[in-house]
Amino acid sequence: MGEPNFRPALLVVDMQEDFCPPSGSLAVPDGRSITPLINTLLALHSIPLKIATKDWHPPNHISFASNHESKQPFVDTTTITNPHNPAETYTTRLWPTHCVQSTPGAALIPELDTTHISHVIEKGTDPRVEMYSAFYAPLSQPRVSDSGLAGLLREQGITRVYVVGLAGDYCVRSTAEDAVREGFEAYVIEEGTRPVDPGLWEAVKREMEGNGVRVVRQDHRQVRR
Ligand code: VGL
Ligand code: ZN
Repeated sequence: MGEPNFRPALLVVDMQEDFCPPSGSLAVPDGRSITPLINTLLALHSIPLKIATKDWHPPNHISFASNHESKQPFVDTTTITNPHNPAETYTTRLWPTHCVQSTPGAALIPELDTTHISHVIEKGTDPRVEMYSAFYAPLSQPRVSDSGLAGLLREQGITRVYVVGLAGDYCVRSTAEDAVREGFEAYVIEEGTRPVDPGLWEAVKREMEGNGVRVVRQDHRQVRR
């Protein structure tokens, strides 16, 4: 079966100091260890477009527990309202302060080979909404905080995205699911990501697949042989 217009992109999500051990404020277990595989993917000539994203929050961002009275990071949640439509709300987990714009914790980790990355998308810049996806906030009427990523991918003729980076159960997941929503094929490469909550990862993978995302292993050929 031919796919005459097949054209993939690689999305490298949030490979930032604050998501990496040893000192990141929201360090994802083992998060830094995925960098060599991501660098291998970044070097592939068969992928013509490589995009990195950065979680890029203002200091007053609604997802920081410290911006709410007596709320605990990781444990407590808050309710977010669509600034344009008070009827639309969602509940979201609160986090330690992380990836504050222009701070060292928001920097891409130096191990990441950025040579072939042509675009860096900053997301989570609107203090009023949480946004795991690199596309837009999980609100529909109208879209809030649209990064322009869908337009960029369409402009570039992209048909499929490979998603890697941090964290597997939050920003990688939401980005892949929104890519499907926007009409792209979306593949999460499992060795190229790590979750905040490893114990929930198997369930999260099944949910992603239920939403049309293909979760694949980079080593699948070797396994099948
Ligand atoms: C992320 C939690 C909060 C992520 C971002 O990049 O997965 N997780 N902000
Ligand atoms: Zn964040």
